[in-house]
Amino acid sequence: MSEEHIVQPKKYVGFDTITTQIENRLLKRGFQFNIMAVGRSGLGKSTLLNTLFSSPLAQSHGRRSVNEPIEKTTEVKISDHVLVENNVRLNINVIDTPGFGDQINNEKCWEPLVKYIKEQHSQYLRKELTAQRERQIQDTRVHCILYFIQPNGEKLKQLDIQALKKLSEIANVVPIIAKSDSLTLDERAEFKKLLQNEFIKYNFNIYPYDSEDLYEDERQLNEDIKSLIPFAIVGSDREIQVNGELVKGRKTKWGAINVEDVSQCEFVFLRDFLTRTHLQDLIETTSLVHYETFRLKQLIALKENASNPNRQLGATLGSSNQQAQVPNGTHNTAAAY
Ligand SMILES: Nc1nc2c(ncn2[C@@H]2O[C@H](COP(=O)(O)OP(=O)(O)OP(=O)(O)O)[C@@H](O)[C@H]2O)c(=O)[nH]1
Ligand SMILES: [Mg+2]
Repeated sequence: MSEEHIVQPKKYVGFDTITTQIENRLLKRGFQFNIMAVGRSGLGKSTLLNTLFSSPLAQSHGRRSVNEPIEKTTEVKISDHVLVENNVRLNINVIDTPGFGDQINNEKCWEPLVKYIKEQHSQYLRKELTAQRERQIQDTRVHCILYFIQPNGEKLKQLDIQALKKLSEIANVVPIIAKSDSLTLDERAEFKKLLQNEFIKYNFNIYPYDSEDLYEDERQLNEDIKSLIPFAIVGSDREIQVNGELVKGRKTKWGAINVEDVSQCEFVFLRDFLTRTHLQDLIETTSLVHYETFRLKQLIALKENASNPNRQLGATLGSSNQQAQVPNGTHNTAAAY
């Protein structure tokens, strides 16, 4: 092994500007963040997405009355937005999922969501594998799933257990207690504890994950965040007067709630976590953990398949409806995780 010599140049050379050069290039390119909101109808998914980014991002809604027909499956509604803050361009893809848990039989209502997430991984892999691949592959992979739990103080329902299990295996899932203004602070703390125990009991892979390469302060931050999850939030895209000031809030029978007041709800903690401390990590973890797992399994399956032409990819992956092809769509990816 060669010895490392640390040399201080005799005069200023200028390579310390590399960080600015990288920054300039990144600023020009902009950033892509894809966020999905999942939870039963009416839990405030669209409202929270709008509150989070202080912009009207999601309008989609499920059924407004009992007379409206029930959709046959969970819908996946995608809307694209560009937010600009101090020269930084953030392309946000908001994936709203009206209809989740709305059916008479909600068994497997998470399947369209799992299919959508895998499809994005599959598309990315196909683009990566083409001989003349794009320099900058458009990233549609889901970086974060906000999972809305109803504020009923009860243990998780079968639907939530199944959905949380499936989704947290393939994406960064952040559970939240929806509409927490319907709970007192004591009820909220008790419910949070109960849900944290449920997450441990069912062994969900909740984001953020432990990693070897974290510094001590990052590890501590993650521990603090883990103790807050599921965040008890209140959402509102309307402004109300509180102490003579116009703030995003809700009027309840107990008084006015300012969603940004940390003594009333944990919205600010969630927003700081998603935008100020973990935005880059959510994007990176999607690529380095979730996509990588998908990619590895796909490529191993393809290799095995190529070396044994009589064998179907489906057989390789232990599923009957798989096809032996270069990844294309979801058909041959369903068993990839
Ligand atoms: N009390 C309370 N009401 C809320 C909160 N967030 C949203 N709401 C209200 O709940 C209703 C439904 O909110 P949406 O944001 O449309 O809910 P959704 O989950 O997107 O509903 P679907 O799209 O129909 O599945 C609206 O009247 C909102 O104003 C909250 O934190 N607390
Ligand atoms: Mg909605």
